[in-house]
Amino acid sequence: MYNQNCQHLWYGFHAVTMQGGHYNVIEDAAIAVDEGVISWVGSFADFSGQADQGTDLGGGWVTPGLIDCHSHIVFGANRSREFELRLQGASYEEIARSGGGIANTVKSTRQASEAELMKRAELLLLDLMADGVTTLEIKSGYGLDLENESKMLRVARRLGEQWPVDIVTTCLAAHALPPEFNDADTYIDYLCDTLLPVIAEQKLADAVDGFCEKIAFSPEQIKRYLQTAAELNLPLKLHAEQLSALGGSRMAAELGALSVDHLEYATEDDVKAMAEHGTVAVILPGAYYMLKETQQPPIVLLRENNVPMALASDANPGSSPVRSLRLMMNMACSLFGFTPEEALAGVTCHAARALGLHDSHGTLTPGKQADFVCWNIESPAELSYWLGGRLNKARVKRGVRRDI
Ligand code: DI6
Ligand code: FE
Repeated sequence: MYNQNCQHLWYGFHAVTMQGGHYNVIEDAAIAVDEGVISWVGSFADFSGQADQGTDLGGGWVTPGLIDCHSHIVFGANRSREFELRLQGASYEEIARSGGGIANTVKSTRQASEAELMKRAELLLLDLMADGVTTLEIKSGYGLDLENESKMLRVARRLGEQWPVDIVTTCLAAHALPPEFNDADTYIDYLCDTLLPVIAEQKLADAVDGFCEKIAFSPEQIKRYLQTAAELNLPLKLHAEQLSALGGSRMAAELGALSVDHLEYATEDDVKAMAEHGTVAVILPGAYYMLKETQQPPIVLLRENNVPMALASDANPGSSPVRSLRLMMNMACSLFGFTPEEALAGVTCHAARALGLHDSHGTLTPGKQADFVCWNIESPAELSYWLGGRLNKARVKRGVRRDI
């Protein structure tokens, strides 16, 4: 029984709280909200207080608002031309080495104004939000100098001010070598001595990320960059083991990274290090699928070692032009053997942890922000089952209904 009064009582649905990474089904549920925060969740029959306002959502299932913990939605132009080249047999690495790929997007992003970047990013943001996303991480990484990385991060921050979504910004300046540098060590020096301190000082980024790969930066270079970020009190993340096994994920875990992302080539040692340091594994099926990768991330090992597995869109113009996080849930199940329950945990509570937001986001529990979505479905597995379509019937952000 709950006999406290509340500002707003939501009812007329079944709910999954996702606490501890499990559904924890509550049939005929109700959620009490005060000041945008959940004050109680339980069975409607157990509510005996007074509510200033009540909303009957009229059936369906409520989940925590979805959290997309890895995206690159701010960019100048799309790369559908490279998609055509890949369909004709060119590989992602070949395209990157011949001046396309990330370098291509750097060019268009540097040329674009903030207003133009904003307009383009909004199209992706609104699609993700319409599909249930209430919190989104956005990386820079297509500017590769102080002026343009700052520009990208400001656009990301502004998106969060203009739309009912929480935006977490990540500085990904160590994404690729910009054309004006011909030596990666010198560029890393610039990032450590100049760019990161300014980004930190201006509070433009909530975290720092890099790309540890043969076509990007070595584990030694990335370590120097991440250590500098840690000294500036910025949380760490890393793109690692996407195309080859370099041990970047282990190195980042040892530095206390919040998450390591991609992980197709991660080894058992990498997984053990993630488990030991509480680092989240972020799985990105969109890039795996688009690049026709055949090496699967070590899901069984991650599961056996109790490493929390988050799932994200990696939405970007090159390797993962994804506009639906729910589609990633399907791919994680169909391609990688996730259960639908693991897939939902991957876009709620584990995604919150990957962003360091687990105290305020990711589950339907008292004290957390009242971000939730009501879906027009008869069982939670349907979230991973349907490919595309409009499943959500109501979207609540900080206790206020904000349908998209
Ligand atoms: N891995 C990715 O999947 C994105 N960045 C990265 O390091 C791809 C970025 C792109 O191709 O534009
Ligand atoms: Fe990425």
